[in-house]
Amino acid sequence: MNESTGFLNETGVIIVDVQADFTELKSGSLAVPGTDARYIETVENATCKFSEQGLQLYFTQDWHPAEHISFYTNHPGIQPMAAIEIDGRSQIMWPPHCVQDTSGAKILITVPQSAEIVRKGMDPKFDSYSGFADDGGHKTQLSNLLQRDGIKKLIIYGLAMDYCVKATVLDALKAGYKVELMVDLCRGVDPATTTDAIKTMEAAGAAIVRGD
Ligand code: VGL
Ligand code: ZN
Repeated sequence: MNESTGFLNETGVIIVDVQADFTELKSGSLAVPGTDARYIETVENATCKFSEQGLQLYFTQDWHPAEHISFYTNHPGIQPMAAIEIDGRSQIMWPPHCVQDTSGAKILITVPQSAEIVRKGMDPKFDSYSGFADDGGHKTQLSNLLQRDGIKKLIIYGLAMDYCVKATVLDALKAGYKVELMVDLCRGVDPATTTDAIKTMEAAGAAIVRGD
């Protein structure tokens, strides 16, 4: 299919971290408000449509070891959601989530055989909101895959809008991709940071698209 559509298909789709632990539907440990069955169904349908149009899909998957630096439980005496300074970076102390090979890490959207899964956050020392690279600057496979596929424009959506979606959108723009952010296919952890994230992504050059 990719060959027959050739250069018409310079658009890729990044589905960010639509995983059990980030959803209310699965009573996830870091459930993002508004991630009910209806939300997942909407994302499933939109993603299926994009795939049927012949667009290449890239799923990111938060994939942490149990000893990950972002888990408050690995920092004795620290409360969940506190922001602490580590090596000059601000690190939010999240509840343990998306631990490798657990049900909480499962992607809840159907992943077609032709799609790619890009895992991130495997280094216990660095958090990795962006699908492109972690806080230590170590790149994932994503850039290579997009280059391999000749992608120029990206449609991006998923969880959470104020963290991993935002970081992925900003890195995509920095790398020179045109970006469409599908706002209605995203949910944020917190209303204030979510509003702020949309403004930041728009100011950086993302097209903000409503509807699904
Ligand atoms: C995320 C917090 C911690 C996300 C991942 O997918 O937005 N947020 N890890
Ligand atoms: Zn994480």
